[in-house]
Parts: sequence; structure tokens; C-alpha cells
Amino acid sequence: MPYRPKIWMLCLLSGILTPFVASAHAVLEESAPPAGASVRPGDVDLKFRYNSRIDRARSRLTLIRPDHSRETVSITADGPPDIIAAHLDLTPGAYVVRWQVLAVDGHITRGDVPFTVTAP
Ligand SMILES: [Cu+2]
Repeated sequence: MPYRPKIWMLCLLSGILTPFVASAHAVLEESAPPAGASVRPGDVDLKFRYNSRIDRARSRLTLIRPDHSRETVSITADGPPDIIAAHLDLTPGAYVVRWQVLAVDGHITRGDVPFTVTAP
């Protein structure tokens, strides 16, 4: 009887391999400002550090303002390959930075970092 791989064998194999593939997803390890932080109004430096290299050209930062309007934030072109950074000029209120990054394994991850700009 000829050997033919069965579907269940492929499923088993993909189940074994998936955790290793998943481990290459970009996970946010550190952010400035940290989630939930309060910062001073004016110049705010954003910095997001991941556990792996990310494709900066295919990653995106969106600023959600206190009035819920959204704008795309331009990402600083240079810097280490596991960090995305940007500069903002903000007035007091509650903000969210929504990040979406493409990791070297080709997978996209996303998340929110909320923070507050306090009155001077
Ligand atoms: Cu992945």
C-alpha cells in the first residue's frame, strides 16, 4: 500500500509548527509614553520598542485625539530596526496612539497606547 500523507497529519504538523512561527510576531515591549501615563503639553516624543525587527515602511501610527478624530502620524525614518518613533505637539486631553506593525515574519500586530496630556 503506497504511503500517502493524511489530512490529520498535516494538521498535527501545523499545530506543532505554529507556536514557533507565532513567536516571531512583533510584541510591544516598551512604549514612551507608557500606557496610562500623564505627560506635559507641547512636544511629545513617541517611541515604541518591539521584541523583533519591524518593517517601518509598512507600519502605521494613528493618533486618536480627545474629540475622537484620527490622523496618521508620520514615523521617524531612521533609528534601530525594532523601534518606531514619532514627534507630536499636543494640547491637554485624553489621547490614544494606535500602532500597527509588520514583523519580519510577515505578520501584522496592532494595539493601543492610551495616555493623558495634563494641563500646564
Ligand atoms: Cu508571525
